[in-house]
Amino acid sequence: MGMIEGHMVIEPPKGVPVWDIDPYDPTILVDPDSYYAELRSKGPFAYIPKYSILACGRHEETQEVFSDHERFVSSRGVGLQDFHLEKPWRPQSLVVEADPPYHSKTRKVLMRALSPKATGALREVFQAAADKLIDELLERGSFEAIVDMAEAFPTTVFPAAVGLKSSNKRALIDYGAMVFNGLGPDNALRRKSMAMGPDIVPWITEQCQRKNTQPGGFAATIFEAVDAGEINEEEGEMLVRSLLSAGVDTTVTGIGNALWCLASFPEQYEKLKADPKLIRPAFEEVLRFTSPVHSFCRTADVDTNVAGVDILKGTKILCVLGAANSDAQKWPEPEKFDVTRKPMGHLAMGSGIHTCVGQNLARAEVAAVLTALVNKVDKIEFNGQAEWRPNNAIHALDTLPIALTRIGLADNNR
Ligand code: OVM
Repeated sequence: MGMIEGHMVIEPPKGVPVWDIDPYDPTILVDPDSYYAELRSKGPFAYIPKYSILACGRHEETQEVFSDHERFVSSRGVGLQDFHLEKPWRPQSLVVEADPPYHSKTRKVLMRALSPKATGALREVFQAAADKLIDELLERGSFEAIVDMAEAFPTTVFPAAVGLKSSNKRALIDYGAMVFNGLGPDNALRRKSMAMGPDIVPWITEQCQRKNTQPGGFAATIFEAVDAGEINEEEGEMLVRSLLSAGVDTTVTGIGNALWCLASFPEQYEKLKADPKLIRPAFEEVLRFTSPVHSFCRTADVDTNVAGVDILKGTKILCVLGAANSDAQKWPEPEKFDVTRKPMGHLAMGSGIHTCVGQNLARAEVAAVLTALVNKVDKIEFNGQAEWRPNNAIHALDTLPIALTRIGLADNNR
């Protein structure tokens, strides 16, 4: 059996077009729309010879593959590597890189830690932090919003919510970049991220231990499950690692992308200001429109068939969530950012048993920031060129120069 990027080489299945493209080319990663459109135009699947994978980007098939955990497993890795064939760069996640029945046990513990009740209890804390941050940024007027807002907010509230005794903003962000670049091929992005490992991984591993966490946070709930005999201590530490892996870069990207949308479409920001009830649907539209996690893989664990295409056991499938989220078959005028759309069924947080377990927390964080904005900020404007940052799995901004204008005292009490 031939191998490429840590998985089995396959032949293009009958009827599937061969497409000579590198979906991990940085020029595509920073500006993916025409790649998304071309992928959808190829049919339900395209065969990409450079990596010997199938890619899908139509909403229907992407949803089918992504949510069928029996045929398309996660335990073999959600990046290009097949963990049946190659050892992953770090111990396998007990939740995102696991299948039922084991997955049900770990997922249950994280669901409890991150329940609507647990995250709802943080509302006031989040709002106070967001109000303070936006006040400071209004004081400055203009700033670089990725560092000073998108990164600043989660790295302030998240380590405290987890219950970490000490925090290192840079290490948390860089670890996220490693985890997500790690899902791609052995390209320059992945190598550069992996080179940070020796500086970061030992610190992350250390913070996951019970002794480095304090009562009242998500980690404490996880270690209560250890004390109740549901999972063992090492599993508890690994679930804390899952929080640190998936909880920072994703929410940083959510906030950065939200601000970019509102600066790009000022008439949509006007609608938000006029009706703050739109804050939550507006964030769903940000997720649909910018797909912070642009792609994730599955591995076929049986010989099967999707949309008439025969798929061989061991095939890696690149599920291009960003393409599914801009499929005109699913979304009328997908290229329009519309805060009133309420885009039910977007795949930005996945679908099926692996659907983002931190979604309540993510939504609560972003809602706090958007609430502070609509209460205090009249205008959100670009103050220079926004640039996207290539990452093998995340679609995020690298720089976002922003200028904010305060709501005038006269209309403060509207
Ligand atoms: C984890 C994890 C969870 C979600 C996403 C992710 C690949 C990692 O459990 O470590 O990124």
